[in-house]
Amino acid sequence: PPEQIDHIGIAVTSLREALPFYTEQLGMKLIHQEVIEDQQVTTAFLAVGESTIELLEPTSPDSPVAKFLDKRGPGIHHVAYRVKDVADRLRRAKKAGLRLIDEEPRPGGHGKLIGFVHPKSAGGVLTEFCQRVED
Ligand code: CMX
Repeated sequence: PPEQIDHIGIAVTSLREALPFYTEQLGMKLIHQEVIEDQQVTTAFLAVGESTIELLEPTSPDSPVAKFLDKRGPGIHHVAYRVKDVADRLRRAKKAGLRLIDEEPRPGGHGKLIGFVHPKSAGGVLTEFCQRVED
C-alpha cells in the first residue's frame, strides 16, 4: 500500500484570499510556496502532521487547475499518495488497464517525482503518486 497521504490538492482562485482560513482559522503552518511552471500553478503547502494540504492557484487560463475552477469551482482537486517508486506504480497501473495521465514520472513541486492517474479510472478522483526524491 502507499505509505501515507502525501498531500491533498485544493484548487483556489486566489491563494491570498484562501490562506487565512488555513493559517488563522485552522492554525496550520505555511511551510512552502512555489511556482510550478510545468503545471502552471502557484502552490502553498500547509502542514498537517506529516501530510500537507496543497493549495493550487492557476498561473494561466490554460492551467489544468484553471479548467477545473471554470468547470467545478474551488474545492478538492486531487489526492496524492506517497510511494517508494512512482515509475513502478505507473507501470503497474498501466498493466492493470488504468488510464494514465503520465506514462513516466515527472518533477512535481517541493523536489518530488509525481505521476497522475486519470480521474475516470480512479472513481472520479484525480490520483497522484508522489515520491520524495531522496527516497
Ligand atoms: N478531479 C476529478 N475529475 C476531474 C478533474 C479532477 N481534478 N479534472 C477533470 N475532471 C473530470 C471532468 O469533470 C470531466 O468529467 P466529465 O467528462 O464527466 O465532465 C473529465 O474529467 C475531463 O475533464 P476536462 O475538463 O475535459 O479536463 P481535461 O481532460 O482537459 O483534463 C485532467 C483533466 C485530469 C486530465 C488534467 O487536469 C490533468 O492532466 N491533470 C493532471 C495535472 C494537474 O492537475 N496538475 C495540477 C496540479 C499540480 C501539482 O499538484 O503539482
